[in-house]
Amino acid sequence: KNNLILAMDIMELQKAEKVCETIGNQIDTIKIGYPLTLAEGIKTIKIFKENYNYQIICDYKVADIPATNSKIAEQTFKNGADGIITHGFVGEDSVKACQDKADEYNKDLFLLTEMSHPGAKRFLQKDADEIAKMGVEMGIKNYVAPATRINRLKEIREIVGKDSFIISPGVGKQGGEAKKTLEYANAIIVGRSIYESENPKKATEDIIKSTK
Ligand code: BMP
Repeated sequence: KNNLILAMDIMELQKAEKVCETIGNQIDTIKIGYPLTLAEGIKTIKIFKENYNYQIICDYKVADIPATNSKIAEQTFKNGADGIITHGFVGEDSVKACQDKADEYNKDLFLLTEMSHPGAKRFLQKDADEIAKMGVEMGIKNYVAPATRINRLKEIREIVGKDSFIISPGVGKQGGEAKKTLEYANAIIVGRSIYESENPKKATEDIIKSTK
């Protein structure tokens, strides 16, 4: 529908549903992470799918040994997720465990190459190109790369190629700009700028407008 994914990091289901009711069908994909899942349970995936017909990307930043990654991915897909985000720094075998589960359920795997916050520069950024290259070697098609450092996003795009799908967090509150980000990413992920806004519907409209 459009290239905006809402990061639903609200810790009360009722409030989260209220945001969905206000923004309605302006979006078709949301990202659910630990804040909402730990607060309200994994059932939230099905609630958003059934009540709002959204596609759900689960952001559990999976980063464990292969056997455990496989179990986490299994539970995530079993509970209705359409996609899962996994960390790349844990290495090929761990990522492969998630990839195999995604294939088994015919769902999407998103490989996180590098994070958007300032602290990521010290460790994660050093390996990000290698993580992206590993993803390409593994045949991974979907990536997460930062909107806060456009030069890095551009470099990741160059590595993963034009046919890969990049989703990019860090627009708005973290300082990234929607339109610039979409020069290199296929979709932006926005959380607080929408759900913390007085008027989430207008905030969503404004972001969509700003991308045009
Ligand atoms: P916000 O727009 O409120 O900054 O939210 C961004 C979302 O993307 C949050 O859910 C955050 O956990 C996630 N995220 C991020 O900000 N940077 C990354 O590198 C990876 C993420 O998943």
